[in-house]
Amino acid sequence: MPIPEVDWIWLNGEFVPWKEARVHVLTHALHYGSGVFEGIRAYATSKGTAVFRLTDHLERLVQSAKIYRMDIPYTIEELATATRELIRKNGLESCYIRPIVYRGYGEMGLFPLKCPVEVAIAVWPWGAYLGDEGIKHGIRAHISSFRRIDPNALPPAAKATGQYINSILAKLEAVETGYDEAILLDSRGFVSEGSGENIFIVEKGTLVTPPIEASILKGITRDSVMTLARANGIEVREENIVRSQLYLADEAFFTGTAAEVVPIREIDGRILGEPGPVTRKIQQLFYDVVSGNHGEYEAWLEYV
Ligand code: PY5
Repeated sequence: MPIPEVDWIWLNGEFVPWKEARVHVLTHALHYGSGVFEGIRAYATSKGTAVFRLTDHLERLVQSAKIYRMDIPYTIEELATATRELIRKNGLESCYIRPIVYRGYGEMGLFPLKCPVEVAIAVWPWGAYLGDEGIKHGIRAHISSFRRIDPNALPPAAKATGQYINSILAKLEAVETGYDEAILLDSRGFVSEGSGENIFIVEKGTLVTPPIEASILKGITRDSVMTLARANGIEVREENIVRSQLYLADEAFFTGTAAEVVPIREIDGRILGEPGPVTRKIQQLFYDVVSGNHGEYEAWLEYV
């Protein structure tokens, strides 16, 4: 899907026309992946556009930056205000939001602290990342031959640009072998996550998802799903998952900001089938909450 162009991008404190939001080819982050970013969504609700868990996403951005010793020259409040203004200025009812903090042009060595820390926020309309059909009927996934990055090589807790090279290898392999998405195992061989999504399986009505130690990003959609499940009487366990549990699961689904809640209908040729009742229930709860039809979770909606 090509990125649909909108009018404005926020770059280092200013709104600049979309086409002028450029960087130099010797930008540090382009060479070494020294950037951190977020993926956020804003949804149309009856009370206007609402950004889903904006503050939580920006807090994770600050945490990612801390791991890589980047001091963001704006507060969370300033970034939140800029995000709201940007959505309004571009006249968008719903959109994907991509803040990025990166080491800019300055020096080319690996010691990064002399390179400036630059900040940009872009917004654009982005439909279902794994397709509308995927959300309705589920997608086909396989277990990648690429292992998920190890916490002592590249901390998966940081959403750093460079670590997505690992995700790209897995995604390429999945798509080129005829699947929609990859499931990566961690360096120990336990299930970790998708190339850009967390994973859940359903075993006898209980949700099971890999723990932090399985090299996952602590997804905000994952957290929302766990909260919604527990509030609706569905048990959730965070525990290590082995390959055969994927094959024998009653149901499975991915969660993520871009992907949202996507059922998995096949893993390595083992058929899980059409989305099951627990997945359907979680999808319904999630879409109700983001579109403002579930009063209890108003605090997660930050209106534009
Ligand atoms: N795991 C990885 C590796 C991710 O990149 C993402 C989000 C998630 C899990 C889910 O986290 P959350 O629920 O907080 O979004 N991926 C980005 C997204 O915007 C980029 C995807 C292309 O969904």
